[in-house]
Amino acid sequence: MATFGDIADDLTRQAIELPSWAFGNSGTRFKVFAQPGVPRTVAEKLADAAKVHELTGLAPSVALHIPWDRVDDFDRLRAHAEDLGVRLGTINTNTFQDDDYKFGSLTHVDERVRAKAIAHMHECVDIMDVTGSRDLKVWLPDGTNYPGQGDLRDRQDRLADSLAQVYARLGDHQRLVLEYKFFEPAFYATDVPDWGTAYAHCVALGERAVVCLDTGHHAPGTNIEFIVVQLLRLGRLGAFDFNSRFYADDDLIVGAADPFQLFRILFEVVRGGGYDEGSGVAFMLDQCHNVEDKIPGQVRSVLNVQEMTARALLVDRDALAEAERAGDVLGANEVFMDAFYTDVRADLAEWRAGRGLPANPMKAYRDSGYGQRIVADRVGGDQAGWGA
Ligand code: PSV
Ligand code: MN
Ligand code: MN
Repeated sequence: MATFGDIADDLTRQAIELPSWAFGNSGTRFKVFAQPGVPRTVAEKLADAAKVHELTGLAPSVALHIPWDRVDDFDRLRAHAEDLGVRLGTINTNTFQDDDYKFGSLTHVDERVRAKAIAHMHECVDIMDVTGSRDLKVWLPDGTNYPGQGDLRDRQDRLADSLAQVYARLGDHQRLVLEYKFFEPAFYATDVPDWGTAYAHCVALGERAVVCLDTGHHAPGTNIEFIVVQLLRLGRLGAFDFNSRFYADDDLIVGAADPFQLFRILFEVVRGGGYDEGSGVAFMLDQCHNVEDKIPGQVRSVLNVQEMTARALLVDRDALAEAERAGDVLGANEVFMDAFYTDVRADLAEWRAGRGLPANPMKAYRDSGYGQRIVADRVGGDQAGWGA
């Protein structure tokens, strides 16, 4: 097996984008538990994200969600992010909170509504031009609840046409990242339910359309690492939305529910070149912290990804390939599991200390007093306006 020393340099290029919405109040359809100290402004969300980066060195960018994070002056927001030591990342579209989208957005049968959804996405590209963002992330709530409610094929045709209009607006350096999800909010038929559908639309659009794999968006038991392999093979794995799920789209801390699955996914990312320099696979979190503290929740999350990445990098690929070729089933499995069972936490602590980072970022956060400070300072939180 490789030693930690062999992989130490590879760990330095890890970058995991944080979602702005992880710092705001969140909950389920039953209840949102407001937490004291949550950001009142987009600027404060960036400050919290920057704290995570300061403690871990792993989170240099922040994804925004429009309109939640709309501000008057995105240029100023971009400068503010840079002052904090982070940058603005993926722009997420939102076509799921407007009454007009009750029966769909990019798939809507009413041309007025469909044009409105397309215009929203064009506005998001305008924002990207100012923020310097590369990726436009499109996740759609579109779908139907009852058989017969919609013509599934017509909906696909309208979707293809709408996406083409959005794609046409992108600059040469920008990408459309299409996210799939097998159900919810639609319960019968979702219009982008699986990687195959996302892939088919991306191929029709062009090279700069890629798929986002949200780890929580699959049926229980789905072999997600196979999807990783296939999309990498096809050159269309654009991004991960990492989170954990026990049941559905739980959006819990990545690596919390099934660390072994995270390891298997990251191993295929590494083996398939998705972790190589300039691979084009974006690592992002898509999580909510409903009952736990949000900033340390994000710290824990990026550390979990780092830990499993280290273990995935430790797999002895030569020994594995040899055992695979020789039909040595148990030998191959042993090579794989050896890496998974390697506890890298002490090595990672040392690695951090050697790079001027806190050896234990969770403890460093507790000791920093930042949590107490924001509770004292931020009264009346969770308005997503500009307040720097
Ligand atoms: C809805 O399922 C969702 O969680 C998608 O995963 C998006 O990425 C996210 O919301 C933000 O729009
Ligand atoms: Mn997602
Ligand atoms: Mn989701």
